[in-house]
This record gives sequence, C-alpha cells and structure tokens, in this order.
Amino acid sequence: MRTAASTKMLEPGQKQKLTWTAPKQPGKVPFLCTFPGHWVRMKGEIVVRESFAADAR
Ligand SMILES: [Cu+2]
Repeated sequence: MRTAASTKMLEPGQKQKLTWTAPKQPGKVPFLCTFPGHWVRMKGEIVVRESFAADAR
C-alpha cells in the first residue's frame, strides 16, 4: 500500500488543507495519524462511492 497524501507535522491550533484524487473505483481508503502512538485511535476509512446522487434517491 502506498501513501497517497500527507500533511506536515502540525502544532496544536495549526491547520493544513489536504487534497488528493480519489480512486475511480468505489471502495474504502484507510487513513491514519502517524504521530507516535496516535494510529491506535486516530484512524478511519474514507468511503469512495460511485455517486452521491445515487445515494440520495
Ligand atoms: Cu494524531
């Protein structure tokens, strides 16, 4: 698995915008915080769907 995007290490109160291109195929993309020990709780999945419009029906 490769890293698709990352931010610099942020200090409390700092912000950074992160953009990336989602895969064309629907699926789940994992994300996590790489600060030591944080990955245990600071993790999740971004769900890539075919279309938001299809979900609203
Ligand atoms: Cu963290």
